[in-house]
Amino acid sequence: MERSRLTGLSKRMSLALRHDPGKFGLTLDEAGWVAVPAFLTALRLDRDVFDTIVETSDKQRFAVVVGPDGVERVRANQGHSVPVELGLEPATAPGVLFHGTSAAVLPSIRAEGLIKGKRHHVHLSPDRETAQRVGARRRGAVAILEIDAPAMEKDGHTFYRSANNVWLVDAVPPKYLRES
Ligand code: HQG
Repeated sequence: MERSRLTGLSKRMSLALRHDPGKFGLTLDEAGWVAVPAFLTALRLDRDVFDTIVETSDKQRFAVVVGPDGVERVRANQGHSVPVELGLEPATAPGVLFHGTSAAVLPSIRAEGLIKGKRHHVHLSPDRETAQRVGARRRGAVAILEIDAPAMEKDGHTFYRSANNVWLVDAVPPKYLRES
């Protein structure tokens, strides 16, 4: 199957697992999991296509596990807008973290810091290259921000790391941000 077709299907999977399971007649459990057989039926996906998307996702967006009942389940590793409790443990940031965004929103970010909007957390990248890729999803010039995560931790802010190495935090006030 062509790469672009797989990307389209991966986006549908993200839509179903992060934002709008009801559109596909699905219900996620409280931790965001749904049974794989029901998921395949709802999205009209072949098992081998599903496996390819899960395995080749550049960001490891999806997790598949076998539940206590022996049924396989799938969930998105991060990025939800529907209420789910991912059960992530607080983690200590490795040092400065990065955020890639559109240069056009810098005035607003300077004023109010990074805010999570519809998602559960602000998403931060462990390195500049990843932040560059995230920012390049937006129109126009990319701006890379450095976040002084160690200073935030010292001040009581809690960081989480998703299974696919996205760093998550409630908000980043302006004083911890540096434009680079
Ligand atoms: C911006 C992708 C104005 C923020 C990526 C971002 C990521 C503000 C946008 C994941 C602001 C939110 C998340 C403020 C933040 N004023 N704009 N005060 N504070 N923003 O998509 O971080 O491919 O919700 O800079 O790889 O871009 O979906 O967040 O531009 O990990 O798996 O508001 O999505 O992963 O946009 O991306 P998003 P994001 P997936």
